[in-house]
Amino acid sequence: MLTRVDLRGTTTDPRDVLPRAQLDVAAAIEQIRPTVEAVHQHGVPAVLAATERFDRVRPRRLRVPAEAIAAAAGTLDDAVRVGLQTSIDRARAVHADQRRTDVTTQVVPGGTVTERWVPVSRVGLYVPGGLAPLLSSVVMNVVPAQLAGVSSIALASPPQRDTGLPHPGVLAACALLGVDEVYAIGGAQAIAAFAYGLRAESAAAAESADEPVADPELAGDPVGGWLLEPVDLVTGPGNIFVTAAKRMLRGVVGIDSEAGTTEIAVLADDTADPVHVAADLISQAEHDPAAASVLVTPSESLLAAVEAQLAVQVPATRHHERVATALSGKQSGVVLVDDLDHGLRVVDAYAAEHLEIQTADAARVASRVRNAGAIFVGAYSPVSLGDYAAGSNHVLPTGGCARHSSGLSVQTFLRGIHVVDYSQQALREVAPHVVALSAAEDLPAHGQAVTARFGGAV
Ligand code: HSO
Ligand code: ZN
Repeated sequence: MLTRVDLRGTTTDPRDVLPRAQLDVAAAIEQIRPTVEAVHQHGVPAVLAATERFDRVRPRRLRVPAEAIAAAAGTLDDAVRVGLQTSIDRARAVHADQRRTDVTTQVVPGGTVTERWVPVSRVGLYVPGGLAPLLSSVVMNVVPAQLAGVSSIALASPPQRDTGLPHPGVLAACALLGVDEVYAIGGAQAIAAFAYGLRAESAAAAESADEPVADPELAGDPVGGWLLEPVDLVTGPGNIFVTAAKRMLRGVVGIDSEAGTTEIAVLADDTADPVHVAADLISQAEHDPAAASVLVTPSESLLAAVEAQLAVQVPATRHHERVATALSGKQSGVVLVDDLDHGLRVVDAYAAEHLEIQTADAARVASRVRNAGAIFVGAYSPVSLGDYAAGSNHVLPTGGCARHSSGLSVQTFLRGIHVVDYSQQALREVAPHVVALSAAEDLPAHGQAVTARFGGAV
């Protein structure tokens, strides 16, 4: 089922041959551009048109009423509520330790630079609907934003066809986390609405007697004329169209790293249990027919055992069609390597969103990994633990972005502002250096801004 790439005995650069989805984000940008531009120009009517077209529903309200959020929390199954609370508690424990304290460096007597950590004021968190309602993604977006001290949190998730509301599990997770500004908007139109905002007056244009779209309260008293006030930063996972909208709108609005279609890589040797390895490859393939599951191993016998397990486990899994498509796609496969050192070079080149190390002395092997969104060590740390309840974040860089980016964290929602505070004496001492450097750059007015404070000379 898995495509084989045999790198044994070769010095081939793994980047050239690794299984990887060829996502054409540039082409997707061209597809979503009209939607994004229409939302920018026309606001609510454009969002509704896109929603009707892509989600096949026309929500009565874009802003989810408070009662609907509370009602969803009331219908939550007990086991799911306790699971969500566990997920929240553990994520809070880990993310609380990511908070930063301001640091002041005394550069010279009378001269200090303080790095002040300031949360982004307003964020838009995106939670996909798609093939699965990712209620756990609400936790992973909201917890770090709240711990960073973000004061204004808006969340968008696509409306369901029957209710015109986001999935009740998503709404219930919002209720548990105290998030009350929720929009029934998905896809590129959600990212555009976050970036440009939706003006209340645009809602009036879309309204008809039998289909009011603006929340009456909001329409009566919109914040500064906004039905949805623009945000400063958008975060969250999404499909290729969400990713495309984020890439297109970067700059208009802040964007986290690109968290696209799920990937798992497993580096395993003879000591790995093929039952576990197969189950883990299937677990992420379950997300999407385009999901990537990659096994990297020096062991032919493990490979054979994993393939035998896949033959048993895939047909038995609920979403077997989706899983089989993902596993047989060219984004998935097995890479045979000479040994674990070679395997480490391969997984570093791949820079997986999730990397499992199922080898002897797994912690030591894991410590040598340079590129991965998150690393899962040993037999008892499967990726799905991290998806829900390890305390780690599951919004992680995909498509090789782990080479340069991190997953969502408190840091994502903070900006470090340098506060420079020099005394007259401290400035006088450094003035000749500023003057020399400004002259070297042929920017003498820079130097003069300093010497002007000392009668034109230093
Ligand atoms: N594996 C996904 C997250 C997720 N899994 C949510 C299940 N629910 C991307 O890291
Ligand atoms: Zn998952």
